[in-house]
Amino acid sequence: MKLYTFSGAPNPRRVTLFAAEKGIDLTLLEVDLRGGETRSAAFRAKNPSGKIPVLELEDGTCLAESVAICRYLEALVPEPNLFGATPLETAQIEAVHRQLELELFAHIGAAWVNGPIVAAAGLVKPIEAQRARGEGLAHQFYDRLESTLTDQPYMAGDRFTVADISALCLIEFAGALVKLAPKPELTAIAAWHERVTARPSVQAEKG
Ligand SMILES: N[C@@H](CCC(=O)N[C@@H](CS)C(=O)NCC(=O)O)C(=O)O
Repeated sequence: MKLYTFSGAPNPRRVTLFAAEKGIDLTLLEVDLRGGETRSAAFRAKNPSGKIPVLELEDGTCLAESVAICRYLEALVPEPNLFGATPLETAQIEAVHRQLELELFAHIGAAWVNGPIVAAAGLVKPIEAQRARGEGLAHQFYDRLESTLTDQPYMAGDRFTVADISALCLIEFAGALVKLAPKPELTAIAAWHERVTARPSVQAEKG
């Protein structure tokens, strides 16, 4: 299976880490994101939204959306389970994962899209009020995460799941490119970060 990706982009990284946890080999195809390749007609034929990741199967079928791709991989290789092993746990992980996506991803996304790097690329006209609002809401969400991770070791409870993969990719992207890392005094988040970055799947990224 081929994965269209771009080094440093958080969403494709969710899929590569998920695949690594499962021991699934993907052939990585680096797209020219900055050069606009994902907006080309050829790429939109693979994913009409013009975004990566896209997983291309042996028969040419293309799957978009990182969570949909991860769900496909989980169905192919059920263990280790990352989306939930019982109806209740599946729903609990889904709730945490959706809140991360619909809230934290959205807040950091607003800060990123309206920030200096995207502005310099001339892709979107930045709106400072939206950048500042995204930043403020992201920090509020981090405070909430700090309280969650004070009570439990992982995003969705006492074991590592897809929610930790998504959170790791997003929080590291926010720190590296959006100047929006969690504040150092949020020590439960820092301890969680240390816990998840010690995993073989994350260590293996360093080559
Ligand atoms: N909801 C999508 C988001 C995908 C996404 O935003 N991908 C970014 C890279 S991390 C992208 O392709 N950006 C290029 C663009 O928006 O033109 C997913 O989870 O796959």
